[in-house]
Amino acid sequence: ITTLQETLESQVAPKQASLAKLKKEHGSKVIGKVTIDQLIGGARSVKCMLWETSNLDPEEGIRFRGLTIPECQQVLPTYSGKAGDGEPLLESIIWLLLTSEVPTKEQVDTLTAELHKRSSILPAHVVPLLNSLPKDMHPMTQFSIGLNAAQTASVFAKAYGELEYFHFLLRHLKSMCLKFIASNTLRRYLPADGAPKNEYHKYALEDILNVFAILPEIAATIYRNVYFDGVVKKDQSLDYSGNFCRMLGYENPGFDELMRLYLCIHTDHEGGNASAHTTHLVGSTLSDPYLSYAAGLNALAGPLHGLANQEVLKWIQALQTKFAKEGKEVNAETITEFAWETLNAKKVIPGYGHAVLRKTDPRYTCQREFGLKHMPNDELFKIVDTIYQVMPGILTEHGKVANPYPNVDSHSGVLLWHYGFTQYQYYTVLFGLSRAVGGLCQLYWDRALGLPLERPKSHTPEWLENFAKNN
Ligand code: FAM
Repeated sequence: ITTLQETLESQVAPKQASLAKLKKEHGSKVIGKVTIDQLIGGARSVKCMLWETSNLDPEEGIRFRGLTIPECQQVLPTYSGKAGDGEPLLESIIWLLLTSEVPTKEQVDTLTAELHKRSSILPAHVVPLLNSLPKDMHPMTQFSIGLNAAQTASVFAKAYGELEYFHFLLRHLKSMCLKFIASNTLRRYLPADGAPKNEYHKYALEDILNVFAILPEIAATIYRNVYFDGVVKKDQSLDYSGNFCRMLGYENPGFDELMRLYLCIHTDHEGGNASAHTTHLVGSTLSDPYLSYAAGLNALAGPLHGLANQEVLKWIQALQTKFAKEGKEVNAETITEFAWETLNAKKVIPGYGHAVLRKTDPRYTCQREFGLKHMPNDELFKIVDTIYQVMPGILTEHGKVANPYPNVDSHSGVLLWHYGFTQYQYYTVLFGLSRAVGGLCQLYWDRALGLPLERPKSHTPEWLENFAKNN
């Protein structure tokens, strides 16, 4: 079997070469223009990032390394081992996003085993730190603290720091002779042995796999602490998602399948979304993968981004409470009434709209299909379906939104709820566990391709006014 590391190592040099060729031969070609609207309006559609792992089409939705979600469901290895028989394993998406290759079940199994093994790297101070946090601190804040605290295990930071120290010492030694002796002595004790910039990706990969491996325990500890007894039990005979479900305290194989689907579809959504972009930006300073993704988690914690999944559940509950009090049924008519109340109060309908998508999110559609297959008569599932029937019309009539259709967050909560996972304040942590995969697989390529510090140009309002006057 070819391992993940061997597969990647064989890809790095050719990719470096083809990027260098592209830059050399076509570097000066113009691929877009930027209007003042775009500069003020959150850089929508401005083409300014390289992103390997996925691409988002406004009409069609996401493709992971060229594959749509239904295609991934057809070709990627599942728990039973047969592609198409159940949901893809998260490990197979990790493999696909990192290498752009569809792995065999044997390859996926080696990755599962490797991640289980690496999970023991979680530093001993992290769980006690999480245990000390107040129960009413938002789970996303705790998740970010946990990952930041685990950064003491960063191989990348250590290698980089030691290299820096090595060069610092050499710089400050005056005589050539002493420099020569010190250099040879120090090299013996330094793991990186003066590794050049084009080796950073090797240390980054170590950290990235370690982060994937430790995140479930950080996430499960938070869940068990905030809502239960703080006890986290593992079952490493299972895959990554199945083991994570046991850690959370769930034993239902149906829930394991939902978790596999959930973790796969939230991984990546090209580069411009706030969590992925933040990870990429922070990583471009050569901050290590732990710190880079912790920053990504903080972006995900915003209500316009990942927190929308908890907001959807809150919105549905507020709707149910209101109409229960009034003795009315929740149906298309009452949902419409409640939606207009929300819009007239100048609030957003959570789970609807998107900065890029202009059609129903395929991540919504595949969750709907999961619901139709596994819980067609669930009360909340039916409410979400009724919302889907009326909301695009309401938002179109409202006239402001560019996309009146549902996004991924509109559906994820009700599926979790069906299996008894009702603690919606925690839902974004699941998103965060998954988004680590997209953000960090790309971060591997950022370092392998030697991408530089990201530093776009900003302008003052005065500059813009002047520019507008003269153009
Ligand atoms: N309900 C009410 N108003 C909305 C709306 C919604 N669902 N979506 C957009 N609008 C408003 C928006 O606030 C803006 O109003 P102003 O002109 O007053 O500022 C106007 O419509 C035009 O916005 P847009 O161009 O359609 O959307 P943006 O690209 O600016 O923003 C979102 C995209 C996702 C932030 C926005 O649609 C939104 O706030 N949706 C609700 C929150 C949500 O579901 N977020 C999750 C997105 C998800 F996919 C993810 O990141 N996980």
